[in-house]
Amino acid sequence: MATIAGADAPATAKQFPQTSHFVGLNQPVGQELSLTGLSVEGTLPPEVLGSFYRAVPDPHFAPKFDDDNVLSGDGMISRVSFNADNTVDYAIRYVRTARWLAEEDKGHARFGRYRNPFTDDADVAGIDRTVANTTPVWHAGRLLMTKEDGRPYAIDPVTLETRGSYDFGGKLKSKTVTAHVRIDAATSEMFLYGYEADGEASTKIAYLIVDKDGHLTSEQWFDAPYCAMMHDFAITENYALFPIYPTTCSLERLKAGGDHWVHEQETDSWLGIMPRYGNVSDMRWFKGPKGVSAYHFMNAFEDANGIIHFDQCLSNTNAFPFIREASGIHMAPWEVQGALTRWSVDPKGDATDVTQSVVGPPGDFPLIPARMQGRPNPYGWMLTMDPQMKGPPLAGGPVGAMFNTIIRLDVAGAAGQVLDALALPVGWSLNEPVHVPSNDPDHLGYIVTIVDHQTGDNQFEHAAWVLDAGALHKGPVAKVAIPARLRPQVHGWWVPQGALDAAE
Ligand code: V55
Ligand code: FE
Repeated sequence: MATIAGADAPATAKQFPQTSHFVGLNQPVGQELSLTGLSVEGTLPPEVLGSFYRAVPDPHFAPKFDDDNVLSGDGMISRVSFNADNTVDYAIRYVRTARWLAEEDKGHARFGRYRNPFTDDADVAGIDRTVANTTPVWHAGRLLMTKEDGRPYAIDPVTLETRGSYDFGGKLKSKTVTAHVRIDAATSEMFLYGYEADGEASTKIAYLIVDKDGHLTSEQWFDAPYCAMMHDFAITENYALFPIYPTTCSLERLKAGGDHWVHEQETDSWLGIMPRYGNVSDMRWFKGPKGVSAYHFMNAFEDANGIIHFDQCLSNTNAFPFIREASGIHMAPWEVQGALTRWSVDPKGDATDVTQSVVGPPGDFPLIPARMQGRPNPYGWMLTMDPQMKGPPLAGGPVGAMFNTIIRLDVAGAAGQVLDALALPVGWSLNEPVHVPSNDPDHLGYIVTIVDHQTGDNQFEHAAWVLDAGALHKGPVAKVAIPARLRPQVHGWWVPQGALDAAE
């Protein structure tokens, strides 16, 4: 299986714009591929046997508008299978979304700007325009490719074929489902939500609970303080947390062909908290600082006094350069500052504002063992930049710069502490890691990640690395070169072989 998208397109086919979203590591690959029996340097720990899924945006046609960005790229689902014979298989396929099929049918892009249906060709009106490119979510034996602007697509976990748009057996009312779900390891329930749940620029949020068998058992709607980009949320043992940062949408702007998102530096952020099995009418809104933004959260938990702590990769503005540009925010890269930031609130107290403290360095893609979800996590991992690095980071990914360092952080104390780190040299980058638990309760498990290495002008090599999660600095315990061009992933998910076998 190896097809090059657009191979049969006329020679006059539109070219990809030469912007940061489409060059270098971000150059579209457009190739479906299946490779088997790749050899591993080192020995795969038995725990990692299974599949590491990756969501990779990769536009299969040049965009209709030259100012398009990485977030609009057609979703590809990729699978790195770690086999019992110490080999690895690699496969990647497009998600056959309704949008992908409609564009494939005509041989060119028909959908317009990022999350603006008013810029689409008239004859695609009503066709689902999500690209399902953000997170491969595994729950209750089902693999879903998700993106926050639409409903998920169900994927065959073995063949990577697209089964179709997924609405939880007809039960789902929301038009959207987030790419960031939270699974409580103690109950195996999946908690999730959708924003702009009834259409563009809406303040309606759908809060969803899916039971351990995959049945959607609860869907409650509420209004956010304003229509905001709600990329991630959090749970604790007893609460659901809905953070709101002032990256906002306006229907008038969309209708005028404008940008979906504008970041408002002078608008308050909010943290909505409700009992996780309660009624949305019990939501309490706590005020946070103005103008801040976060995409990903390490965790939230309740301490012995019932105080909720919520750890976010928070920045002083929106991390996406294309959103800052649309907002008239002109900041140099070094003026964009952030930290792993803790907001603490007493859900039963009188205070109406969050209390803020810093628990870690700037970075993103925070990670904890699945069993700690919503419970105290004494430590966690995340990607960051090596402050000692003698050169620029690799350009690529949706934000435009790739991370080159993975750290393990102690976040049990008031101020976090870096416990371990692996910093890669100039020209190397790390994609979002996943955690694999160990069979040994005294061992911290393994980290699986894809590593990119620039080897020449517009030439890259890629490998899957397995790191000892408790000894990052030692480098990979096993690695496998993947002999293909890999575009940066957004999110990944690891599924143990036993869960895959049980689902078949
Ligand atoms: C993000 C990614 C998206 C998106 C919105 O990483 C936010 C953040 C890959 O798509 O549509
Ligand atoms: Fe994300």
